Formats: sequence, structure tokens, C-alpha cells
Amino acid sequence: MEATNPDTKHNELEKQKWCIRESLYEFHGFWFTKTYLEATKEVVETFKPLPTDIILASFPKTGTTWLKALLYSITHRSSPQDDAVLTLNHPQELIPSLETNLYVRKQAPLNDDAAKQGRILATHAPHQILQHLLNSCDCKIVYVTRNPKDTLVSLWHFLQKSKDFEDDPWELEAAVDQFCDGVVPFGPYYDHVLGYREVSINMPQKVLFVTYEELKEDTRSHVRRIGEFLGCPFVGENGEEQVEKIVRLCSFEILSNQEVNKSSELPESGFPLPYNSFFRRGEVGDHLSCLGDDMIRKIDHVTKLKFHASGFHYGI
Ligand code: PAP
Repeated sequence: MEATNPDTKHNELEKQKWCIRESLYEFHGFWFTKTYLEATKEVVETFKPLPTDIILASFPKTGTTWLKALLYSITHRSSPQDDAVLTLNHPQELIPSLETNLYVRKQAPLNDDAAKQGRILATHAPHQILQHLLNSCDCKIVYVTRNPKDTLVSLWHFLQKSKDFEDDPWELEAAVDQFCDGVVPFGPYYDHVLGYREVSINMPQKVLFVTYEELKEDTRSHVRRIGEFLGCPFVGENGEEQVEKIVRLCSFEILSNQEVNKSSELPESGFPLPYNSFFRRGEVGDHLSCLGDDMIRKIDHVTKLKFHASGFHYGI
């Protein structure tokens, strides 16, 4: 992508100071860092999904890495040589992100015809922005979400790995306020979740909506559910065995202990944080370890207004 000066190019967009020396720009009601804004616009203008595509959509820190491993394993389970893939490749590299790997780094499989078949592509872009693209063909979308407090806390810890965090930190109180106001990358979180949830209700054959918490509670059932949704159900004698294997290989315990995932090197994709930053604790309810009562009350209040008032009883 051509280097452009975002302040010149986007001076008509609303801008807010964020942290790690970044600003966020408002685009169609959502907030983006300058790199993601450019990449998302390019995705919107040029990406052509295929009916054979599987799109993994998520708000950041809601279970993307886990779903990348699961989707890859579910769709490649019949190839014995693929058994070692998760031990040798970081899930983030296995499933490219539309915004970063493909449009910022210009990697396959966008242009390579062979690689286009049955590709799995990830995106953090909201449905409200991608809808005309995603509705233009019969591609399948798996959306994962996570409760707002754990999502925020995971994001807050993740950013601390940035080299600029010390110079321009994101104090936890400010993080809570900005999260509640929606001014975080790809935020508002609530609109992001509700956008994909609504299509999953209206078009259940197109969008499968999964929560991190239900996946944690019963990974087996959800692996089966994802397989059915993608048109590759687990059947026959081997079915149960395959499900068990996938659940185990993609578990936090196994994945986070693979050498490639423990590495403190920067990913080949050019992402600025190390491989190991995608694995921290992988627990439900981790926000209790750092959010104070007032912070919890503040987020719960917004959750009630945004989720509960719209009939989605989730997140508290
Ligand atoms: P991304 O949006 O930047 O790709 P994402 O993978 O969605 O990040 O979120 C990372 C979170 O998923 C981390 O949560 P934590 O900070 O609360 O610990 C990470 O630990 C967790 N995670 C990664 N892999 C797994 C897994 N296999 N099972 C459960 N949680 C996982």
C-alpha cells in the first residue's frame, strides 16, 4: 500500500487521540487506527468474496486465534499430513487476516487461483461496513464474540506488549471509559457484536454466531456445530474421534505451549506484536483480576443499555 499521510488524507474524518501514540479515525460509525482504516477501505473497494469462502469475523480479543485454529482443523481434518500443521504454524499465520496480511502485506490467497479455493479469511471489520460484500455471494461467516469485560481486559493487556505503551500508556480507567464510549479499534464493540448477531438471526445459514464462553463450556458440541454449519459434519465411526482430537489440539493448554506460539519474535506477516502476545490466560471471567467495582458497574450499565435492551441477554 502506498504510504500516505493519514492526517492529510483523512482530515475530513473525525479523529480521537487513543494510546501508543495512535489516533483513531471514525468511518461509517466505527473507529480505526490509520493502518486499519486504509486496509478496511481497500477491502471494501476491492475484495470479491467467493461462495466457497469461509469468513471468520470478530471484534479484537474475542477468540480469533482459537477460532483460526479450530476452523483450520475442522476443514482440513481429512488430510493426515495436516496433523502437524498446528504444531508448526501460528494460527494467526495459518488463516490470513483480510486487513493486515492481504491488503497491507499483499499476500496470497487473494490473487492466486489455486489458493482461492476453500480459503478461510479473517476480518475484524464490522458487518455494517462489509455487508454489501458479504451479501454478494453465498460465503459462510463464523462470528465469535466474548463478554465485554474480558474483551476489554484482554485488549488492555495485549497493548501493553507494544513498544510504545510505556511512552503513551492506556490507563485502565481511560480504557474503560473509551470502551464504553465505543472509541477503541473497530469499536463500538456493542454495535460490532449486534451487527453480526442480527444477520445470524435473520440468515442462520449464512452467519454462525458463537460466544467464547459457550465454546469454553462445551467445545465438543461447538466443534460439531461449526462442522455442520460449514457443510462438513462429523459423521461415521471416526467422527467422535476427530472431534476429540480437534478440541485437544486447539485447546489453550496445547496451543499456547507450542514453540511457535511461545516465540517472542515478530510475526512474518509484519504484525507489530510478537507471536506469544496472542496467548495470555485464555479464561472466562479474567476481568475480575483487574477491574474495580466501579469499572464493572460502568461497563455493565452500557451492556444493559446496548445488549439487554435489544433482547440480547449477554455480557453480565
Ligand atoms: P486477536 O483479535 O488479536 O486475534 P484474539 O485471539 O481474539 O486476538 O484474542 C486473544 C485472547 O484469546 C487472549 O485472551 P486473554 O488475554 O484473556 O488471555 C488469549 O489468551 C485467548 N486465546 C488464544 N488462544 C486460545 C485458545 N486456544 N483457547 C482459549 N483462549 C485462547
